[in-house]
Amino acid sequence: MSKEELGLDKNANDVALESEERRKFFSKSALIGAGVVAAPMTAAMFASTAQAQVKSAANSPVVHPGELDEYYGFWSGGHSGEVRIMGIPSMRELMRIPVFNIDSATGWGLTNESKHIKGESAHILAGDSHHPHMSMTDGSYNGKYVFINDKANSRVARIRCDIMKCDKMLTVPNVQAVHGLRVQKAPYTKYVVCNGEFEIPMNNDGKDGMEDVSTYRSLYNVINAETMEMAFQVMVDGNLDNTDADYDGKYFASTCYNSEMGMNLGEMITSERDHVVIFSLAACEAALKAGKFKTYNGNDVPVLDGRKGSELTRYIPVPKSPHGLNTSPNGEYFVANGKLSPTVSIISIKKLDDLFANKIKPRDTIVAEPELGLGPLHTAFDNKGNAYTTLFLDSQIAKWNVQDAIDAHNGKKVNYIRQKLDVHYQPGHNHTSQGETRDADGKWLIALCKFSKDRFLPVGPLKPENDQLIDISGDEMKLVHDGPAFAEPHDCMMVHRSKMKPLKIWPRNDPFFAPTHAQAKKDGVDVYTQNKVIRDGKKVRVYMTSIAPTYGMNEFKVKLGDEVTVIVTNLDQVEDVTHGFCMTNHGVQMEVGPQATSSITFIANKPGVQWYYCNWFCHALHMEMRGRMLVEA
Ligand code: K7E
Ligand code: CUA
Repeated sequence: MSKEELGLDKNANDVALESEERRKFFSKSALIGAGVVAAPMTAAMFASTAQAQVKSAANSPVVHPGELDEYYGFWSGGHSGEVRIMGIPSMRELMRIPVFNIDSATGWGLTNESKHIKGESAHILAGDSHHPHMSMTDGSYNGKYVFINDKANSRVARIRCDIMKCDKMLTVPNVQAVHGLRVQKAPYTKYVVCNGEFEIPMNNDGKDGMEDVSTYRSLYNVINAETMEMAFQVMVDGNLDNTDADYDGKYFASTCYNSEMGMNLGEMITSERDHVVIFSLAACEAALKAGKFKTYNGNDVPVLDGRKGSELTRYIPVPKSPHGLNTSPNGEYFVANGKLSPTVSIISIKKLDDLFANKIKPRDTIVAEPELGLGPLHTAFDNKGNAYTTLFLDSQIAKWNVQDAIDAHNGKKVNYIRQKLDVHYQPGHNHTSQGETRDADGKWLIALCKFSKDRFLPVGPLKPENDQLIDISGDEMKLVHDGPAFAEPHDCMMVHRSKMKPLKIWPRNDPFFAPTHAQAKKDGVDVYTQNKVIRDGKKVRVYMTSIAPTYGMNEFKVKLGDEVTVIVTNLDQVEDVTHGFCMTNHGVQMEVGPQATSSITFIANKPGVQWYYCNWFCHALHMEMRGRMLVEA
């Protein structure tokens, strides 16, 4: 993004003027009272916030037409299987990134390029995405990748943030249902970590062990972020839920519910305590190096033994079925959210060295267990030492002060609860702007509410969820926007736009379509200059170019029953001129971005004239952008 677009091109004078305007506005709003609707901030005003040095400023969610948002939000699409890009604070949906689903607009799941990326799971057309998290360098977002899990099919995918497309997908072996996912925060994201949730027999081959529940295990999964291959797995006691990392590159932590290893609800919630598992990365890497691992199910992924008593892990008992696990941005604490307990457990990360050295007991790492309300699920943080915890059952966000909670735990008479704000309704995750990085800035909080009930016009029995935007820049949380959302934004993250550098036009040699270009080379076709039909037995490859408003080929001939691959290369170099290719009556549709190559394969199973057309609006003569496939009987 250019300086201009970011509003950074203003000279000092402009900034000073705007600051002056802002001061006037703030004093005025102070007079009217706290509940006023704030005047819109321009992009330049956002950029000049530091210079303006106005502290108790109310944020404004208003982003005027033509103005840009300050943050990119990455939203999980839950059981829609996709990821969405939101503009924050406007809450405008900017883009959808199909990942585990199929998508007829872009051809994701239909094109050869996307099938190649989906690999062995290309035949799976559904997914359940939960936790989108961006790669980091030294505890700050680096704008490179967003990782996302598929609980439904035990997969992890990576989105490349320059093109905003999924570029890698991995099915995690030896586990069922990959749930919590986070990244190593420091020194850089070498590993993506995620939890295997449902416990299964280690060799799950249906031969034996199915009846004996005591043999079931769940694994912690460590993935190499750059290659997107499994690095190793760690076997644990109990099953795992959510996870997060410290800011030193030493420890990961996961919550565990069902330490009982129950197979039904009653059995799963009998214990008063479950636990948080702490993983020592150094100990795991040393065990790996020393060859202290086993393999299962006929694959070669090393599985380390991190069950109770192991040197790789420590188990910290916490009250009942904890769910979210969140690291405070100052790197001091892991917070485990109680779910069935009205408390959260604050674990001191500083004390973990002593815990691993067996100098202290597991419970000695707990520095406070503040009571917040009913159903605490997830916690987010600002840059002023406050935490924000969703209370699912109370339909509230509890704002509380971390140090005060610790002081209260140590006997001091202090009220650590700052405010409780009603949200609508039943929030799962919440997220603060950059709050899972060192750059937590205390500006915005999102509450991802599972139910919207009466908040929107009724749209039938299936209702949207409600993503609520809350201003946390002042002393009080203020709800400023209701955002209906389709299934099911479990989690999100917000990154400042200064960290992002998306491309405007595809690089001609992009790895995304490298396999297609390699095939073209074998066929002796230069996809940028040639339009050509290559017959290879019953396989026909049709190479065509596109420049608005025409394809390089107005017609091509094949025989009934041929396997036809159409490869379109978009020669337009104009930003935003995307073409498409759709073969009518064949379920064939795809996007071809500027300078990109896309390909799709189908059987020519209908004789006669079959029209193809461009399905992405590209030109005044877009309707005329079409041609004929002549299928000889
Ligand atoms: Cu709480 Cu999958 Cu993070 Cu849903 S998870 S809420
Ligand atoms: Cu090309 Cu529409």
